[in-house]
Amino acid sequence: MPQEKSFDAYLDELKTHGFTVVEGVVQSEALARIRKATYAQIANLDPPPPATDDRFGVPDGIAWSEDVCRAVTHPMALALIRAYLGTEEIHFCHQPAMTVLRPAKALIGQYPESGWHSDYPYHPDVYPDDRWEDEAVYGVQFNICIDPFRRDNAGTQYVPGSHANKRFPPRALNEGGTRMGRPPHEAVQQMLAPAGAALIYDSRMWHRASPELNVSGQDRLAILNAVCPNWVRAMVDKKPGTERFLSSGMSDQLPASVCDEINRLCHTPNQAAPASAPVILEKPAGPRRIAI
Ligand SMILES: O=C(O)CCC(=O)C(=O)O
Repeated sequence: MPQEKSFDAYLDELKTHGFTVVEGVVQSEALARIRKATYAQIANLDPPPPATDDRFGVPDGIAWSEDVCRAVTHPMALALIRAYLGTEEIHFCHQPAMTVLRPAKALIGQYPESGWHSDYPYHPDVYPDDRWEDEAVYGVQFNICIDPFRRDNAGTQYVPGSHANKRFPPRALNEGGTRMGRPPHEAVQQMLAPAGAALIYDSRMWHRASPELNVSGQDRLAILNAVCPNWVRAMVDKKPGTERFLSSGMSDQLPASVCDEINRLCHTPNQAAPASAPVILEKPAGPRRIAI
């Protein structure tokens, strides 16, 4: 059974540590359906994705899985994110992104360089500077574990409390591989959670995908969401995803509450920024891989 915690206890944890785990966001039958639907999509990917040692995205989850729609609109998780960001008016800065982290093969025993980052909009080419003085927070990452996140399947590495530094990770973190427990990575831990849980963390938190640590022999699936106040520019053009959602007919299958929330989070154009907002720069035009 998921651990019972009050809304206030989660919010308190998020405010104190910049990170909390909400268990039971997706139930086990729905997890099984999501995995099955994801593998059906993977079979159609062209070119086929790598079988080992990498992560890849499976697009358009909200167009092919009602369970994905329900997961990303989980009322308690969203209420928590709204409370932490201090606004009801939030949106996803890219369409919900199913990611598959393949098992390590060549990477086993290796320590690849780099990967340390903070999340959108706390990217150096987006925010005016790589130091962020504001008291307000403009981003929360909402990652839903379709498989458990464990030490042996690359639970996300992070530096606890690093969001409070209000700056992009220092270069030293990305020089040389990450050997947990050894400088400069002595404070690094992994985000661990059961399947169906949501990892909710302040986007300024320094973290890294660690494909070399997936020694489980199995894929690790998760749905990634970058959540911001709705005046923050999206990371990518969300319209093609919206069109595929609309043409899928998914909205006819969803309860009105889920459909309304999907519309607000995924399909509503950016709103005007308040006068007090920092400048969040326009991305250069052209296709780009989402750096998440
Ligand atoms: O897949 C992971 O473990 C890392 C995810 C990540 O880097 C992100 O959500 O920004």
